This record gives sequence, structure tokens and C-alpha cells, in this order.
Amino acid sequence: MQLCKFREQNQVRVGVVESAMVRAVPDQYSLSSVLYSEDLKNILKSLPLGPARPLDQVKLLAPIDEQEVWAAGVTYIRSKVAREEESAGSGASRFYDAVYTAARPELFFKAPAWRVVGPGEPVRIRRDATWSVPEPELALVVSPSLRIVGYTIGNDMSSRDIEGENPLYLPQAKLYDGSCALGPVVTLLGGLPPLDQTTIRLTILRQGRPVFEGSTHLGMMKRSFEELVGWLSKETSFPNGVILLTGTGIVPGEDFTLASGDEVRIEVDGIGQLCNCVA
Ligand code: DO4
Ligand code: MG
Repeated sequence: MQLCKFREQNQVRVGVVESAMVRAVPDQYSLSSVLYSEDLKNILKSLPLGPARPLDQVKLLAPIDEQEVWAAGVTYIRSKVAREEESAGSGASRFYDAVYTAARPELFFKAPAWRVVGPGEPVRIRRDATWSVPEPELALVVSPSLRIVGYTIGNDMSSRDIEGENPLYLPQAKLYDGSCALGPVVTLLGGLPPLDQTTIRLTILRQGRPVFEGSTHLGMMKRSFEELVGWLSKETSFPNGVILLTGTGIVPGEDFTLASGDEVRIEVDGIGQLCNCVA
């Protein structure tokens, strides 16, 4: 089962998604209040739901309320190698191997909820960057009591030249307007295939034609979800819950940079497809 947020006649609604159809829950419920309820499956069975309509005919919104969005980095070997290459001139490349093998993972603040864009909304590349890529990532939806309650898709848009010049520039490479997309829906806990059968696919289209295609699967991730949430929540509480991007395992080659008008499609088995154009 999946949950979504959508707009209906200027109202934000929460929907239950089954077999590509969506049914609204009563409007006193926020997405978080449903997701964080202890007895979620039973509550969903007992709620009076609105009429069913096709998911592809509703205006989906990013599935987030008030949560902060954080991100883990260098959790796949592909990310480590790509970052060693991009930072080769700066002398910082050894940091990436160090963090890949360390007990403590790389974790960084990615976005407040208001800066996140949803399905179909534009993502952005920085005007002061020359080398930009999307990062397709599984996103964990975590409750205030630090339970993983679901999964969605995240795009951790990144400026590789800015990060590569100096790792202290990471916040500027990662956090700017239009740098984080989430959606299309939240798949509830237990709804993903086994990790090594959960494929993440990235397709980038330019003028309708693929200019990059790549894939990986969750079994390639070096760290467990619980490990990442455990480190994130050491000494840090999340009264509204938190969304944690788990790192990218797909990085286009050194000759590729995004351009305005490109379409970024990220598909994760068991969740769906997140599509955004580059503004
Ligand atoms: O080390 C910088 C960021 C890494 C990252 O975002 C990733 O591996 O996905
Ligand atoms: Mg990333």
C-alpha cells in the first residue's frame, strides 16, 4: 500500500494508493499523522475513503509535511570513486575513501520541507556551476520516534564542480533552490522487494531522447537503513520526523552535465517514477 499528497480544488489532500487508483482520506488527517500512527494498517482499513480516481489524473505534491530532509553520502562504491575523480585536483580525494570505510557515515542537511519540489515540478542547476547532475536515491521516511515507516524517491541535485573544488563547499553544491525533489508516493514499510531486487534506474532525456541511462540496486549500498538512521539521530531529535536520502549509486561519467530543459526520470521498484524537468 502507498500514500500520497495531492491537490484538489486548491486543497491539499492525503490519498491511499492501490492498483494505480487514489482515494482521499478525511481531510483532518495530514500525511504525517497517518504515517506516524502506531496502528497504521488498521487505521487505513477503518478510515472512510473518498471515491477512487486514477493516480495519473491527480496533481501529486511532494510527500512531505514539516520534516527536515537530510542526506547520506558515499554509501555506494560508485559515489566514492566518482567523488575521488572530481576532487583529484584539490587534494581532498582521500576524504571519500576515509568516509566510505569509517564507522561514522557522511550525513548532511539537504533541505527544509518548503524547499522540496514534487513530481512534475522543476528542479534547478545552479547558474554558478558548470557541472551538474541528478542523484537518484532511495529516501527513508522516519517518524519522530525514529521508526522507518516508509520509502519514497529522492533526487539530490548536485553541483560536482563546486564540491570537487573544495569539500567545504558541499552545502553550496547541495542546498539551493530546486535542489531536492521527492515523490511520487510513499510506499509503506514492508512494501519494497528484497534489497538486491529493488532496482533504481535513472534516465535523462534531452529533447525527448535519452542522453544518460544507468541503474543499480539497493543491495549495493554499503550501510543498512537502520545504521544510517542510528547515526542521524545521535544527539539530534526530529519532532516532525525526518526524510533521509540514502546516497547515490549512479553517477553519470565525467563528460556529462545536465542542461536546462532536460527531463530527469528516477524509477525505484516498489515505489514508482519521479519525473522532473530542469528549469
Ligand atoms: O560527498 C558528498 C555527497 C555524497 C552524496 O550525496 C552521495 O553519495 O549521494
Ligand atoms: Mg547524494
